[in-house]
Amino acid sequence: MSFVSRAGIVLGTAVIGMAVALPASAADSVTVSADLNGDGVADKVSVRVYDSQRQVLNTEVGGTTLGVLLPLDSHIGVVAPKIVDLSGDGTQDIVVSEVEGANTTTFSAWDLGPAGLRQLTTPDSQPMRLYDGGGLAARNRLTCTDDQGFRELVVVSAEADWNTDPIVYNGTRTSYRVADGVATQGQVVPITAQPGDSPLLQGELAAC
Ligand SMILES: [Ca+2]
Repeated sequence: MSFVSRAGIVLGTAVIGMAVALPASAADSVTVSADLNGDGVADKVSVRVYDSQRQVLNTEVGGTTLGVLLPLDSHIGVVAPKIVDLSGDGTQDIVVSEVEGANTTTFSAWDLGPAGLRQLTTPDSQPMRLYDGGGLAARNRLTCTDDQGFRELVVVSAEADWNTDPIVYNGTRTSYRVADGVATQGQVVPITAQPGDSPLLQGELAAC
């Protein structure tokens, strides 16, 4: 579900005042700034609890409000979206936390497309879910590199081999080029029997 309105039209009135049972410490709304259209003017990005299972991602760009409904982790409430540039095109993208697991957070990524808020997808139009965390059993990391002037989103995905002491990890470090809301897979670097402090297992989304 998505909706759009011009400024001045009250949007989502039914949301206001809706009682949703959240932990006392959980936020029901967070607002941050981002330049979603690359015009140098900061735009407003907010997430707000919609009901017990959904949150609203809202953006305000040049007087136009856009919104989409996303899954909500009701045990946590909303979490400040991470503002990044996954494609390297100079416009900023929004990475929203949808599920906060014990060790791993699941995100979706959004940008401002020609028709409104656009979810980052794979080339076959499936939503691209991004994972960060993993605890001891797995290593999920997100980061970006700038290779010969091209930004790449790098996804680290590895699992622990419990048969070794100390534990080592096996998996992949996969690069994606992001353009027009689509992440296209590029190089896949295998991760084989790497210790937890291996550079192959590191990465911060803040690099994007
Ligand atoms: Ca702007």
